Amino acid sequence: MIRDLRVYTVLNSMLKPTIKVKLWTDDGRCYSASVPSGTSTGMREAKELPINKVRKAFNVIRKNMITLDEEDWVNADIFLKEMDSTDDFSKIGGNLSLAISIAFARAATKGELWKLTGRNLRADFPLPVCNVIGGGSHGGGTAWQEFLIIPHRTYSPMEATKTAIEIWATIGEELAKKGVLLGKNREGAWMSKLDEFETLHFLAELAEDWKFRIGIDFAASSFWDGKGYKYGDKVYSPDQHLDIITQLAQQYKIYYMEDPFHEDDFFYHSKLTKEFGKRALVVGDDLYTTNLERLKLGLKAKATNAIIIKPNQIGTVHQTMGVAKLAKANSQVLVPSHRSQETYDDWLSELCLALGAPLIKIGMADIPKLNKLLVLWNEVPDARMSKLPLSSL
Ligand code: 2PG
Ligand code: MG
Repeated sequence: MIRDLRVYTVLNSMLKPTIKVKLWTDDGRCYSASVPSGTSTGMREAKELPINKVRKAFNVIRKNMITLDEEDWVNADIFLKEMDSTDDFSKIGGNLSLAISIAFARAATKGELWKLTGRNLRADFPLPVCNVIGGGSHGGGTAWQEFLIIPHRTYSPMEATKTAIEIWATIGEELAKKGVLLGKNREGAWMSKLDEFETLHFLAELAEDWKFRIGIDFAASSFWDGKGYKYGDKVYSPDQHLDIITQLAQQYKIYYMEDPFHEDDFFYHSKLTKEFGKRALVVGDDLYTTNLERLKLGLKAKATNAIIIKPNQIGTVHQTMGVAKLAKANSQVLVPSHRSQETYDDWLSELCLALGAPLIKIGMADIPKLNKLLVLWNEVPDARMSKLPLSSL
């Protein structure tokens, strides 16, 4: 039974306030959760409310949560949704809702969140999708937001993590040698003077030696001006942008393309998926915002073959699970993802195991989440690394 819960203000990786919830059960145990924030947020994400508003909402929620059975996490999530009564958690805040929801789910699993779906006998560990060169609203020289690597020829979280770190460090050294290194951005990715095309060329050369797969999170809404896509000093029509991506994806064997078009454009996403869907992932992030109705539209349009899962885009674990379930049933690859303003909490890593996701999107600076995978690898019976999706095709 829930004995009490409290909310606290803590700081995220950008030193901005965010919230943490602590929850006590009547056996004396305590469970907690803190929540991240995005920078390049999708317009349909659950609303994040400021701390003063969160506190007001919390006082009402707290009274209703005390005495609930902690095993009943699904009903707690439904209750949070009903309490709010809006589509986007604009009354109580998606940040408050998710912090309570995760703390509750942790209580339901006695602190082993990865067991939430009952997958407690065998677990597939996700391959990391790591942001190594950045841009866009995260900081960096390109309009495209993230250049990503997937160290897919690795057979344990330790090997994957070490390989990713070595590649990331080498990239930093090589950029410095070229005299184009500008520093590190908020996700720990390198910032450089190279443009979009030069960055891709540079990464592709390294990929030959290191054998990693290349990905890009375009976050295309951020350089869409309503008519065209602006990068470099040009504006490209959607057709021209599609031609450029198609040509680059072929030339450099790009394996992962996230939000290549703006967040309302199912049509061009589906054109790209039609062309590459058997050999590369076309991934919806802002396109879906972990929202069931958006996913249904995307499935109808055959817009993607993969989906970013960010629980704070929707506000509860239960809704997140619903989206993941429908996505999986329709052969969409699940990619649970961190946000660009993170906390030290590591629930995302456990959620990957609970969902059976083959990939996790993560920043190089996100040591707690990487460490959680390293520890769980030794604790989970019959642990094994996921295979790179599509690699058998
Ligand atoms: C993204 C994320 C994480 P943000 O776009 O995928 O890298 O960024 O949290 O700023 O939305
Ligand atoms: Mg994204």
